[in-house]
Amino acid sequence: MTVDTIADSEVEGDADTGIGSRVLLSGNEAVARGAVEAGVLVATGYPGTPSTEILESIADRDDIDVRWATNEKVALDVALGASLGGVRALATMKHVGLNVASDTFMTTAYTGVGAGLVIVTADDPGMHSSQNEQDNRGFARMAGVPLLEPADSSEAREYTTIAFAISEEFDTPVLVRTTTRVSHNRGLVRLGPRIEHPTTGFTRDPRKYVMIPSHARLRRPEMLKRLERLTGYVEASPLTVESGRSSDIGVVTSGIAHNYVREALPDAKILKLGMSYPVPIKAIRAFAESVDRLLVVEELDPYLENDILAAGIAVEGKAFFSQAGELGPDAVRRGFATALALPDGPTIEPAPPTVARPPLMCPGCPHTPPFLALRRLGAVVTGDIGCYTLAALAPLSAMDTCVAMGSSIGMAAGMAASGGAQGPVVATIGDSTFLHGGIPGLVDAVYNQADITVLILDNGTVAMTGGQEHPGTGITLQESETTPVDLLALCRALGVDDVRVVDPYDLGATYGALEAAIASPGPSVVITNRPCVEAPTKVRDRPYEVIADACTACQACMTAGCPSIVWSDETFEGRRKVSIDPITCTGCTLCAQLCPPLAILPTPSSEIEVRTGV
Ligand SMILES: Cc1ncc(C[n+]2csc(CCOP(=O)(O)OP(=O)(O)O)c2C)c(N)n1
Repeated sequence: MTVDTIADSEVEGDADTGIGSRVLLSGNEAVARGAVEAGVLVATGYPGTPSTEILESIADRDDIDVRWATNEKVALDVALGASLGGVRALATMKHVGLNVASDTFMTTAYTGVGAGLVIVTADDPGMHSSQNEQDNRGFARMAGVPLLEPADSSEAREYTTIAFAISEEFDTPVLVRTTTRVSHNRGLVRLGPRIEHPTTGFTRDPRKYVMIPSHARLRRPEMLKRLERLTGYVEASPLTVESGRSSDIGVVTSGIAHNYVREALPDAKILKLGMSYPVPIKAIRAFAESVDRLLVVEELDPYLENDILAAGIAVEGKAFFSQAGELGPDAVRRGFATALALPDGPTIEPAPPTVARPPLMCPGCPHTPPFLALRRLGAVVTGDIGCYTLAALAPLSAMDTCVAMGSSIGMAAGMAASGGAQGPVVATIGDSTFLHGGIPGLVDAVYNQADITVLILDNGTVAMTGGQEHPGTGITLQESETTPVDLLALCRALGVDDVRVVDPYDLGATYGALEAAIASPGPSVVITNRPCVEAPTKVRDRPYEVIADACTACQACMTAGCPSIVWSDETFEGRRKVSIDPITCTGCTLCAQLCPPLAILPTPSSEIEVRTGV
């Protein structure tokens, strides 16, 4: 459901436009709605949980240019360019995306903006789907850029509109930080009208926009003066909200942590910082003087706590509320109990235990066979981020490193240079990740003649984040056709002489291609060419079945880790035989290729619709 269609289900407000209605939106949809109402004309970003749905929820609007960028830095560059061109612009990304965009981000604080520029960083405390849980409030401080932290969907809409206004009033980019619980929770949001902001056009001003040292030296003091003005603003801002009565305990908090505090200590005085950079120290000092004891509850770093302490205000925080991992109602209640701020101790019933479901490659995933081959080839595999990272887990156990998007190729080159690999060095990288951050690594490998093989797992989508388009697919986010990047031609153009394309469903051919590529000196590339089994619709062929009488229980098929292969009740010489779940089997044939007695065959007649398309 999109932000627009969801409004149809409402009872109040304008029947045609939904304006005035209260509708249930996720935090991501609410951010998007806020941007729509703020009159945004260019919205761009790179997919990444938990931020992805922001752009997807407004992709069908024909009055906004909504687009996926190749990576987060390009997204911010595009948004900045649009802003300087005079239109309000939005850039969205997950927290680690801001690392990629940080080069531009840090200097936008110097240039300032044209029309409003808002950057959304969706942080992921607890690392539900991320490689780290960095607290991006630190980026706001480092850059000198104002930071807003909504605590729910309603604020996500409201704060996004305010962020655009602040951006223009103070001539600064504004960072909006959500966290997974804000991004994905749903809450009621009152829809407002879209306010159009006619383009102001680009105004040439090289001293402001051309950051050569002599200009940048002039701009940094401007940035610092702006911070002073922003501090004045936040000290008196309606975004700094005091609530509660009891003065025994006072809690300073921001973002989702506020909701946990309110639940745990409904009567306590709370100072909620909607804008948490600059930190409103005067307001905090006045608040501290009105309570007997001051605590700070914040997710991840002691970001506020350190500032409050540095201002000479007594406060406690991380002694009771962990710096690692996500907070939640229970963790906050336990923290208050330990701080002796909750006399009755924790009252939340422990959640019932859930069944552990380790992530697995999908049945028929085209990423599986190449990793079987790499394991057999004894390769040291520097991996990257995507669905294929699951190859690191048993039973494939075929990936040795995974650090950041695009790191695999440079790390492979370094590993090869070290001479310590004890095996051929292979970098594995998905198509979207290659375009995002892998290309410079491959250029480097060619330039320095690294003796590595790069395996590009081209499944024609960004599978990990839910199947988005990217520059290699030939389709834009707003569903128009465009020129797809030809990976084969690109690798050749970069100077790789040995580039092979292989069908990963052909295990023998895949093994052969990797073996030959590894044997050729210098950098080589192997590209696999099967689409993701889930995109755009589930790719299915006839399911396979195990001929029980022919199965020798060798269990070779089990090494693929396919979830469709399950244990049978039958045994052979004391070992369990296997069977195949016909509902989930996609007919990829991998298990049949692994079966020494040829006991796995296509089902003779299948009632399952055959939709190969591959
Ligand atoms: C800097 C950064 N941006 C975004 C993400 C989120 N993310 C993880 S993997 C991935 C891309 C996966 O696509 P691809 O490389 O094509 O592999 P696939 O999942 O399709 O196998 C993205 C966008 C991230 N982890 N880090």
